[in-house]
Amino acid sequence: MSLALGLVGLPNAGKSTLFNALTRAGAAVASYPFTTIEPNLGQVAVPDPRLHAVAGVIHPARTLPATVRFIDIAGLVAGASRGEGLGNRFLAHIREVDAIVHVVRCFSDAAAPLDEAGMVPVRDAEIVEVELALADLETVERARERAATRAKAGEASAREQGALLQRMAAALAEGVPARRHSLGASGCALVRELRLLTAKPVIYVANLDERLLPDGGPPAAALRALADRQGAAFIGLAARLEAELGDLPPDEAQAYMAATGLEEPGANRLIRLGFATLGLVSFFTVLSNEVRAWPVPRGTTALWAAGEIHTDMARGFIRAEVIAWDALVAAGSLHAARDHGAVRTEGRDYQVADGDVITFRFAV
Ligand SMILES: Nc1nc2c(ncn2[C@@H]2O[C@H](COP(=O)(O)OP(=O)(O)O)[C@@H](O)[C@H]2O)c(=O)[nH]1
Ligand SMILES: [Mg+2]
Repeated sequence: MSLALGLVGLPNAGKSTLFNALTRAGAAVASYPFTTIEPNLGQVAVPDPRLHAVAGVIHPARTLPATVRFIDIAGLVAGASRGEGLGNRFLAHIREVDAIVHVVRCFSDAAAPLDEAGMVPVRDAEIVEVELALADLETVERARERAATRAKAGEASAREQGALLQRMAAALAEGVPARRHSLGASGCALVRELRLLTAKPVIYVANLDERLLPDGGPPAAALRALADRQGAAFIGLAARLEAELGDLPPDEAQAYMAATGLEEPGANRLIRLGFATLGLVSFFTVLSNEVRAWPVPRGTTALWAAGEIHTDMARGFIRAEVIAWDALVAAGSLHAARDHGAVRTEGRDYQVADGDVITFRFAV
């Protein structure tokens, strides 16, 4: 399972710069066998110190981190939903992603001049949100027409659906994103079916002036307040600096970060935040030659987790042998942990906890 996050934002917000920083940071974590890099699609490793701590006692030949994909989605400008710029083509890309990373410009730079309004991150963010809401409004209106036709043909449920769609349209027209509509269970199902853009979780990224690190000053504070009002995630980073860090040898990058008050690359923080926003946790598998992190939705059962690895493991599931990653590290090896009775036996309905190290027993 590898979920996708889409970078959206106005032109010159720094999306492509951030994309480069992310794909380089991810590549630096470990060599991953399928680091697909298309121009705008990057698969990146989720930085996870727990995985490396486990590898530190197991000494495997390979350590495979969990991954997420980032897509650099260009073409969103004011009026895009009416066909300005690249028009609606970007919408198809946004529909494909599981969460949106909304990059907002909080830097001034001679190479990319600001418009006459200056640096106004909250306005910029609202321009993008209005376009997404208008695109959704169009989707909802089309669904409403279809429902009306079916209602006329005598389909009772179509009338109910039409009423729901009408409420959704009214809320979208007021700029309320679909993820904040209160429509009950059938409304939620409908939102999912229509794959509305504004139903997707959002992470706001304030792309900061490197001179204003680490917190970014008033523009970033205004954007953070916007994110807080929406209950959305927020992170501040300087994309250009991050991209440059990726070019430096590790010790120089470390010194550079220390000088700017950064504890770790913002790209790493963003990758982890993306992972959490997607509702994912990791469990680990340990073989003599490979330690691997597996991303699964929070609340996943042991049976389902086994199926993530191989359908045969789910089909022939017998039991899961489970130990928390830090208990394994403390024991020094899986063998020692078993001897101390620190490895538990769990059944198919066990809910996988973040950081579990699991050995599945199955019949073939
Ligand atoms: N000063 C500064 N400039 C940046 C930063 N991020 C991007 N830029 C510059 O802004 C311009 C637009 O960046 P780009 O990534 O192409 O934006 P996109 O249109 O959103 O993909 C480029 O000249 C970048 O070098 C940043 O964090 N600080
Ligand atoms: Mg770009």
